[in-house]
Amino acid sequence: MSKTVDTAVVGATGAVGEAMIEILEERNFPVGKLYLLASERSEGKRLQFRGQHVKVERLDQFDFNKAKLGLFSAGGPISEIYAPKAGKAGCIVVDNTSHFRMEKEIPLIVPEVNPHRLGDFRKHNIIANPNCSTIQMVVALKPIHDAVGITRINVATYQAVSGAGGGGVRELAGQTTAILNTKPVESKVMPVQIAFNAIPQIADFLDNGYTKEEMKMVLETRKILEDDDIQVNPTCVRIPVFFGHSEAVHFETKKPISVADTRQLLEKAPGVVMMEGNSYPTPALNAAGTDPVFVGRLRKDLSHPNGLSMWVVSDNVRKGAALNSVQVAELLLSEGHFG
Ligand code: NAP
Ligand code: 3JN
Repeated sequence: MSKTVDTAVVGATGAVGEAMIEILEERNFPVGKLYLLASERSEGKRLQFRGQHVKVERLDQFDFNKAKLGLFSAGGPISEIYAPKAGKAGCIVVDNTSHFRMEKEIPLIVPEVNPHRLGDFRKHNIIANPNCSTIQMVVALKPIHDAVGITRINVATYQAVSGAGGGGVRELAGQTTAILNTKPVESKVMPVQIAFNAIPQIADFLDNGYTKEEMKMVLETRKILEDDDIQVNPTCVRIPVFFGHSEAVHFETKKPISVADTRQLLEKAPGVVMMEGNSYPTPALNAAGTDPVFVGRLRKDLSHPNGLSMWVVSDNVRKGAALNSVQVAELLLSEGHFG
């Protein structure tokens, strides 16, 4: 019999957790026993996996000795407590929260970009999954960075409400219905009304005037590309789209590179779908429910001799979170880390 991996999904009832369960099944990951974990609010709820109903259990009562793999997406404070416990019990954790991302001894992995750092997980049995906005950007920039060196990135994001979880999705749907029915609008998840709007704030502001989401893009990009000299200047914007983050990425390179050569690099890049000519991807029509990082509108930046611009779109819940985690688990499996 081929080897199976007993797997715990922490935050199984959330937007990311549900996508993890779906993707484990879709990609035929060899899950042995599946444990679905959430808070006491969801205890006893049933979710489908491979045609069977699996009961949701309480995280705070779970014994991690029972699982070899833990896919965590229940928020930073939960990971802070339970990921080290799981790791010590011999369960390898792939953590979707920001809690461990910038820790030196914990690898921050995008399988298409820096799989060579995976082995660094051994000290704590924890691997961090980057922020969704960072993941799609570095997948597209990696081959260019390897070829000619990227010195500076100026990026504006257009982020879907699903990035704020199930609550974000419900808020956009509810506000849209309310406005179309001339009813008052309530904002609980987003800082202001998101329906028919654009909000240049994702997460809290920091002292430097950037938001936490923006600074994640700066710091995580440097760690993943292993280059602390890369300058990153992000503006993160929430827009009324359900699934799929978009990014206008403007970057400058050390050595000049033509649009044709950049296109060739992107056509060969793992995980990337390069759109032809002037065609472009959109979140609803290309990204939602799919796996690739789509790139379009590649062009020379006419304001800078070594500048290029492109439009990068991907499903934030899949490649930005759940899919990336499952790909990390596949890498662990292929490298024999589950014993
Ligand atoms: P969500 O839809 O709000 O789901 C939250 C999940 O966490 C639910 O399953 C919830 O269970 C569980 N949870 C909350 N408090 C808990 C507790 N005390 N004990 C056990 N489980 C608890 O949110 P989401 O979009 O799935 O995101 C969840 C987290 O994943 C985020 O906070 C973030 O850290 C991370 N995330 C990362 C990315 C990325 O860019 N890589 C993207 C999105 C999210 P109940 O149903 O029992 O409440
Ligand atoms: O808003 C988005 O589009 C992505 C949000 C991600 C997120 C939301 C709440 C907490 C994170 C994250 O993954 O960086 C976190 C967090 O873990 O800090």
